[in-house]
Amino acid sequence: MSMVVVVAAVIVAEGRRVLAAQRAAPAALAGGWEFPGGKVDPGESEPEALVRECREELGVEVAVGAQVGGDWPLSQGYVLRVWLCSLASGVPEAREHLALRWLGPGEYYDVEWLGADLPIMKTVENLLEGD
Ligand code: 9L3
Ligand code: MG
Repeated sequence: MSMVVVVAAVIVAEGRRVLAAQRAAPAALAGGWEFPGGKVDPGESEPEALVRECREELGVEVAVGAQVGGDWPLSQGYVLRVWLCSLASGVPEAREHLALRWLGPGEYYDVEWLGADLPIMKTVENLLEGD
């Protein structure tokens, strides 16, 4: 069985702020918060998918940095891979999400993260603390 790879961007801005996005769909996930991203298309590399998804979902260009961990568990048949990113141009807008929030230290758990994304936030918090 081949796994569907989903990529997500932890966009980090000055002040160790990270961008959280509130899902609009599907119903089971709507209202939950995630790191933006989506499925890798056939023939596309994972970093390419990350750049495309940030363009489509947020209207921004990102520069892809270091990968965060390896394969993060998602629902069956899906795997999540995550990269730190920085904003190269544009201001993020919620084109496909209900809302966006920049979360600084002390605010990282102020949103209701999806089950898949909460452990990623914990790992990112540790990474950014070490900066
Ligand atoms: N997903 C979970 N956390 C994330 C992302 C980007 C995606 N940070 C899950 C939600 C969907 C699936 O992966 O079930 C595919 O994502 P999308 O293509 O609907 O954004
Ligand atoms: Mg998406």
